[in-house]
Amino acid sequence: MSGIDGCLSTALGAALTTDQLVTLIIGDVAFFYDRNALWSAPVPSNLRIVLLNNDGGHIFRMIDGPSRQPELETYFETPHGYTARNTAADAKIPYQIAATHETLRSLLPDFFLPGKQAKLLEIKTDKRSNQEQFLAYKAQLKIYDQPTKTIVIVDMRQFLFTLPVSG
Ligand SMILES: Cc1ncc(C[n+]2csc(CCOP(=O)(O)OP(=O)(O)O)c2C)c(N)n1
Repeated sequence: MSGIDGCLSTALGAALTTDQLVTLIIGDVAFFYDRNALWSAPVPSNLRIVLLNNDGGHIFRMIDGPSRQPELETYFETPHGYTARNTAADAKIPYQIAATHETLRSLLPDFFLPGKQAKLLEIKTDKRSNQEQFLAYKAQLKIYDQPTKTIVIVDMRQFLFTLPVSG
């Protein structure tokens, strides 16, 4: 989705329409902006939330105009210092946090197993190296141009392992 409005609500609604696992990969600002979506009870058990927490809206660090503004950090990125621990507790869904690659590797297999509850996995990433990693990731994408559309093939699990997790 583009923008931060209603991303969590949309994923939750999508999970209600299917028995398959629905995985939402979401930034921290988008997540906290829409955390009341988890007020819905019960949160569907097939929902998996992967929260990429780089402590702010760091898309703006990757956009030419905002990245050159002296107000970048305070007014564009808006660092907050939050984790989703309390939000997950309020919603009564299991919560885990990974701050190293080793932890992430050990948590992912169970995270994607079906279960009786939704799950939230928070990954702490470092904003300073996010831009560099993002560009490297984009270079790995296989893009096939077709006459009417562009298909982008993304291996999300590989992407998760290339994230600059902060220790
Ligand atoms: C309602 C609304 N307000 C503001 C914006 C502008 N906006 C676009 S992306 C973004 C920050 C997203 O941050 P995050 O979800 O943490 O992802 P990151 O940029 O770190 O990958 C903001 C505030 C928006 N799209 N919608």
